[in-house]
Amino acid sequence: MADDKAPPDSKLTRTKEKWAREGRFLTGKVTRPEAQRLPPGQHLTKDWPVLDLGIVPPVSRERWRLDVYGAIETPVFWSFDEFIAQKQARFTSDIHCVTTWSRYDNEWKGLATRELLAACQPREDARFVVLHSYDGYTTNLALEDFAAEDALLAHSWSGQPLTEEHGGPVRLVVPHLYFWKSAKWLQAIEFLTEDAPGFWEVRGYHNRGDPWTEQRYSND
Ligand SMILES: Nc1nc2c(c(=O)[nH]1)N[C@H]1C(S)=C(S)[C@@H](COP(=O)(O)O)O[C@H]1N2
Ligand SMILES: [Mo]
Repeated sequence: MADDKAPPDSKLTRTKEKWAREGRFLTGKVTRPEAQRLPPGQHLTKDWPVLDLGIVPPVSRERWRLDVYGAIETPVFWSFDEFIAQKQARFTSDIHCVTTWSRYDNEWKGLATRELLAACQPREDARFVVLHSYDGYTTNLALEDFAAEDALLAHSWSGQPLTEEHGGPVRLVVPHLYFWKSAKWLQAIEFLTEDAPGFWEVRGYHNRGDPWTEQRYSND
């Protein structure tokens, strides 16, 4: 009888051992594999749906102002020209909406939230951010989520000015959370020491909204 403690020695085993030595199939790429790129419960869409409260506030680039206030050392109040004179970032990211659509590879241009933080200097005790929009919408974020390395105040998408239906002149984009956190028609950014849930967060939606752990609703 064959010794069944001996390691199985087949052509396939030897071939796979050879692949391991050679590092076969390692691409060296750091991107998430395609199979894991879509969060659970989401489906892909090629178009870009419009979702909001149904009021498109009339804010031209000329009339737009950004007011940054609260628990910060240096309040900021910018016209569009002043805003666009700041250092520009280009980030490509995926959108995940809680209504289950996702859209890959959106090209954004604008001001990285990290640059805004450098300008307004949050106080030591600042922990939360509330976004206020021209349509009366609000949404809250932990300071760490607002400060994500690919988060930005976007004025352009695919090389074109952001359309008014998608939140132009300027919207927030926080790609690692469900898209309701990405306030359109951004008007003000308030820094707080205590959390203050926003429009959807007080209407049954999750306070954080991580698509990877399906933080859709507040009872999850
Ligand atoms: N000011 C404002 N921002 C908003 C909303 C809104 O109603 N008002 N809706 C949120 C929701 S629920 C989603 S899914 C996205 C939709 O953005 P889009 O219309 O560009 O796809 O905007 C978010 N930001
Ligand atoms: Mo949404």
